[in-house]
Amino acid sequence: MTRTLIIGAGKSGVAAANFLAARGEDVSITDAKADPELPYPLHSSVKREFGRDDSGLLDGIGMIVLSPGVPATIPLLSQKGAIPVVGEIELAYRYVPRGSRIVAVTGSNGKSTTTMLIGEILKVAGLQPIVAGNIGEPFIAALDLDKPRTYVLELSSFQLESVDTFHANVALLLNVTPDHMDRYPSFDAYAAAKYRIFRNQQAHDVAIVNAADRRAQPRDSVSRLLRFSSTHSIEDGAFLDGSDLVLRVDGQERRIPRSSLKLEGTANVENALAAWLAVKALGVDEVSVQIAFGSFAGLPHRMVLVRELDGVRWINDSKGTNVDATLKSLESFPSSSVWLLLGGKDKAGEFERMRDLVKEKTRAVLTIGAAAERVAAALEGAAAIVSSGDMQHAVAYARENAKPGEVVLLSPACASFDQYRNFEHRGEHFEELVRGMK
Ligand code: UMA
Repeated sequence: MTRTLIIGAGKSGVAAANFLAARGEDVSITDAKADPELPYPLHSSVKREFGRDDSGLLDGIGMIVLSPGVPATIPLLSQKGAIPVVGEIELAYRYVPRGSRIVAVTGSNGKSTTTMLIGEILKVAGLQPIVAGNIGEPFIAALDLDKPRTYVLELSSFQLESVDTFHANVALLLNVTPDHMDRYPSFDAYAAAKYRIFRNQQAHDVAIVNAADRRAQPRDSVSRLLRFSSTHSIEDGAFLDGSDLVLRVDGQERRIPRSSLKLEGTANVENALAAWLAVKALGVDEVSVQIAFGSFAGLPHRMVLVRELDGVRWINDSKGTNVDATLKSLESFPSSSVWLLLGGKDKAGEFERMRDLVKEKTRAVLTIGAAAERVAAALEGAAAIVSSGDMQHAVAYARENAKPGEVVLLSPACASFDQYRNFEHRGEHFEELVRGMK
């Protein structure tokens, strides 16, 4: 019997160990930490080798399973000789029942939202999808070994690095911008990991990419290419056309009003277009798509419309914890319409980079938290600055001053730890205040 060594005792490693152990396999697990906090109970037959990284771990081992957070460059792996190394995604894939379908989603931004949205549409369509991967539940823990199912997987570049026979029927690469530069020697190396999502695709498979992102185009893929765009029309794909989302595939055109999409912002329009193409490839009808577009409220604290009161929209984007995230969110709104709540724990953010967009989009900036003075200094002259101190005062001020058609946006460009436990806690406080408004 093959003996397997699992490296990394996080969610993926423990789930892989339990899966193999439950099948009666001989498994040992190691972790850089001598006493790692295990995310789930570990099967009793799994041998614990925590805190070790000596070559003795490899004695008699026939396969190594590498957790995604563990880079392939660790010293132990340089001594592995001919022992094959697989990732948790590749391992899980090998057990997927024939006839299952896999939709795989990657990208630097938007992959969780798109994965969830595809899952919601498939639920409405009655397909009982299994949603797993980087989004939280390891693929191997989510497997249904009894019958073919439809899987919707969010995959990170870390997870894609180690796929080999893995094959997605529908593969989405939403965008590629620099990220995780501490793991990769270059941007190209990071992008190359992302392109592995198209690996093993055949002519009857579908690849979905962002038409505007030069880096997102698949290389050497034989699958059918569908593209999406929020800026121009597409012959084979989906796009935003004024107030409609349009899908144009196989000479047919379908439209869904943009207003039926509950998600806010241009980035989410792109996510929705990509999701629509993905489910279309699985044969799902527009009615299910439109129902799910109208009900899916997105992930908590990411551009969530909390309430519309007296014509003013109140939006929680507490997850906007750095300047780039806030800029992306701000882009979505009409000129001079936004009351922007900015500030929190100062992470030495370059708030000056926000000057142009803040000038164009905001009615005023309401500063909160420890970074307030630096924010005000950086944006002086670009916007009216109201020093609010805390969330309560900022919300009260916006309630008094915002006019119908305007937006109050919490997208602080800062961490939350000065006044809150985390960004979730901050977002919840904002939502509570907004829901309580008379
Ligand atoms: N460890 C080692 N040696 C190392 C590095 C880590 O032993 O060199 C150990 C750590 O001590 C720890 C364990 O490995 O005990 C952690 O394993 P892991 O980092 O692979 O994390 P998991 O808990 O298995 O979670 C992973 C994903 N995490 C990463 O890729 C870093 C989760 O994505 C994912 O939800 C989960 O698998 C299930 O698929 C999280 C993430 O941050 C959300 N992803 C990154 C992102 O989205 O940017 C890629």
